[in-house]
Amino acid sequence: MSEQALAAVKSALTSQRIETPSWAYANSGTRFKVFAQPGVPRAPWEKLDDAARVHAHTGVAPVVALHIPWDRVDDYAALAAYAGERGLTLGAVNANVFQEDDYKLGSVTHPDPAVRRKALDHLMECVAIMGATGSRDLKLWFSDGTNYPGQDDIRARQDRLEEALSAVYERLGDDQRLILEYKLFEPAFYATDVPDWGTSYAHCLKLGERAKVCVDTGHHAPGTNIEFIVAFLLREGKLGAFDLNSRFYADDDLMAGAADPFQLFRIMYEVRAGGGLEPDAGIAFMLDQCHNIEPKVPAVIRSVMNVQEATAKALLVDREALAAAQRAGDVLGANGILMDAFQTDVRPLVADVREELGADRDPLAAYAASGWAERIAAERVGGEQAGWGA
Ligand code: AOS
Ligand code: ZN
Ligand code: ZN
Repeated sequence: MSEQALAAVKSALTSQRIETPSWAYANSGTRFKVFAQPGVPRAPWEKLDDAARVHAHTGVAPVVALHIPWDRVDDYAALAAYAGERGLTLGAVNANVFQEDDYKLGSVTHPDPAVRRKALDHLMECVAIMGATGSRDLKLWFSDGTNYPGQDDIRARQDRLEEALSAVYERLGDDQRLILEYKLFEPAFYATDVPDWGTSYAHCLKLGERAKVCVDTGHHAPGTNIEFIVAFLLREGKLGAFDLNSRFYADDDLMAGAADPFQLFRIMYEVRAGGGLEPDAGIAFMLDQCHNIEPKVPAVIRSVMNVQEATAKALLVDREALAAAQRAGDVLGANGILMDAFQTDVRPLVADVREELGADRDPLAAYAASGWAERIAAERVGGEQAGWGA
């Protein structure tokens, strides 16, 4: 690889921003058990303290996604200032219309207009919070759906969804975006109201330019070609964000790049090919994970590293050679070019990038040596539950 090409790879890696989720730092679990861990944050401020450690060691994770109400505070501008003092900014505001009794039959698609109103009020509250936090993105994931055929009218629910989304979209500022996430199933098991990228895409298309799709990598049927979805959405200008995580079976929310690093590479290659790594592309690379049994801060660090390594490999693909092989119909040659990049050990390259950013060549070793884990275990008693798996 030429010096110039290597410099371009490094520059792309340097400018990538990975957004970590506030809830990854808090206690979490499955519906069977939440395992409390020592040193877990007691309030949003302490989640930011942990996120700042991740950023200090990796150099590429300066943004933290919030979740309302899990991160409810009296003064959001103060929270943003607190983040700023730690070299962080506040990222997507994740709304929550799935954890109250009223939402048993849905939130914005509920058959009762009073419940729909309540859900919409919460979404509007999130938009107001974005104003104070300086967040660009409102991220919407709806647990809405039905468990049994005939339970509710599928088309009417789409009408209600459209009505709520357009009301929220109208409320957004010119620099703000609505990011609509989809998920195949769970908690609804028969028909989810936003089950796939096509549904999200169709709603976003109607809403307008600042409505985009969020691809959560854990939200597909097994075997789904996620990189195709990514390529398609990017081509249409409708890919807004990722919720990165790993899955073996369903929405497992394991560390990004842990279960299938090859899939993450293929996704990142399509992001690169579609211009999604350009600084003005506006793609948010968020993690959406819970660390139920592993220590949380190093798990987030590991995930950031995994995303970075997949990105580095995607950047190493020799695009010119690949295009030539594709034009020539050289099936094995083309595949070989992609695999060469995937099989490259990029760890030294990524370590160089970190060093240039003033972070650590080996973030996990640096974190272990920092004493942070011991300090928070001693200082924080009674850590918060993220809200999952109660
Ligand atoms: C739920 O399955 C979705 O992945 C959500 O994106 C997310 O985990 C939740 O909204 C946390 O805020
Ligand atoms: Zn998600
Ligand atoms: Zn999920």
